[in-house]
Amino acid sequence: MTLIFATNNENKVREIRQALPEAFEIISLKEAGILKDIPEPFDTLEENATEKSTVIHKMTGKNCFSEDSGLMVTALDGAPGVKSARFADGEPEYASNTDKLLHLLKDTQQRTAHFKTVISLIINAKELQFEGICTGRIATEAQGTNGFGYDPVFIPDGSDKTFGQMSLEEKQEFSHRKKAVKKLVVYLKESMQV
Ligand code: ITT
Ligand code: NA
Repeated sequence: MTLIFATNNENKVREIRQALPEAFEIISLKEAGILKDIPEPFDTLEENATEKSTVIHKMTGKNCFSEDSGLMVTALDGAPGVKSARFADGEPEYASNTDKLLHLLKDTQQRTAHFKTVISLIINAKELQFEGICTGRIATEAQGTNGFGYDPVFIPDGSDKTFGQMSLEEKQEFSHRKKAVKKLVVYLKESMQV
């Protein structure tokens, strides 16, 4: 089965493609020739995920899914959370989102955090959501260059390495995104009886 993936993030495309069994084909917005920056105006991952899939479903009339993800840091009361992609926007004193995060946490021992992904699937004009969570902690410095976003500063529970130090295959053993994709696949297999 083929689904449009309503995202402009090529790293998400790569990770989800790797996590899906062969029977599922995904087409990114770029591959579908859709140039669209979808706003994320809401305060929850759930609402933003729904917005992204709904916009693309209305545009194409096709089965599609989106995902909204964020990093919730305990010592920052859950920030950057839904604003993870835009955490350091408008603050030129920080070189990057991870730079800002490490700066805010530099004097704190409380480093627990979790990633969360919410997938919004629209199939036969009906919406369903699937979530995945990965608990862990924020490293004291960036390590590794693999992955994207906050990967160099996030150490999942059960590992001593950051996601940035892992191959994609290793990251998938812990990944919030992979956990959400697994639930999506269970649903699609059941509903398609494949
Ligand atoms: P789309 O909305 O087009 O899908 P985006 O990058 O804007 O792409 P989000 O709004 O969901 O995606 O923002 C999530 C941000 O959280 C993302 O840009 C990264 O900075 C961070 N993030 C999400 N998942 C991550 C992961 O697995 N590893 C590291 N950082 C991640
Ligand atoms: Na986004």
